[in-house]
Amino acid sequence: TSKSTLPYHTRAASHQHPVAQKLFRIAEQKKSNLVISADFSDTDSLLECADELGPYIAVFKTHADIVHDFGERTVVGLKKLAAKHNFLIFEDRKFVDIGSTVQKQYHGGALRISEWADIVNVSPLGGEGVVEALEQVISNEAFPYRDERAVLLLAEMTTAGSLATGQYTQKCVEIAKQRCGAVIGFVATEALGTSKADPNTSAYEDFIIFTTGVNCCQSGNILGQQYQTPEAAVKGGSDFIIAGRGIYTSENRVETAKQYQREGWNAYEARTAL
Ligand code: 5IU
Repeated sequence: TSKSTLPYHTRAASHQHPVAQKLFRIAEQKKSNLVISADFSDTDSLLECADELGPYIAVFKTHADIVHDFGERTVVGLKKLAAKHNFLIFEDRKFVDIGSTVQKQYHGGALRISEWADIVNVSPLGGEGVVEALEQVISNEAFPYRDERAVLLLAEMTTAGSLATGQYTQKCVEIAKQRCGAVIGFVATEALGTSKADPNTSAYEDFIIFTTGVNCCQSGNILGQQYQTPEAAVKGGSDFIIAGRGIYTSENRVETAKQYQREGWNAYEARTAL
């Protein structure tokens, strides 16, 4: 069996990481593998979107550095809405510096990311030290959100001419295997990592795949973004589909979000029924 064919509740029960367990349970409870990419430039729009679409999503993805008035109100608002609607928050910060700098960007700083983002992502372009740096912060005894924070590796990108391919992508998989205390999966367009139980530990290696570039009715735009439908993404190995403009620029974003949710969930059910 491949992990892609296992239902979320089975994966929740067997996963070693508490954030992955929580994510799978939310997906199952809400029947949603939808992530909204909320690229808004002010706090009011961001929070309004989270409140409106919250019931239909598993994860709310942010770019905090886009929000011109980001501050206490943003942090408190996001956390409150995450609790109200039962979703996780994913800050798509794409950490890519040296480990020591990334620790400061993650914990503290202007955006206080570690205080409110359940999930962040990192690119090990400069080697695995940066992943170790985040794991150090997350698993520190004194860190107040220990066991409530996790990391995705940026293994692939959806843009035309992406350099995140081949050897780089494979190296991400190797690093993830070494850093299971922090890493729960990848931002990628296909299932990555082995899907068999480890013969030594018999633990099921289960990396969760988050896929961007999801849009029901567009195939691309002028800045290189390349889209696929929710169904195609899930068929291709995606566990959580991420959609932004396809939803929030539509005429009725609630109805559109419901449609993406339904499509993503139907594709998941079809895949796990195999
Ligand atoms: N995003 C991508 N492609 C990637 C990665 C991240 O589009 O490979 I990694 C982000 C950028 C944006 C969102 O925040 O996902 C996609 O938004 P649209 O659905 O509006 O294109």
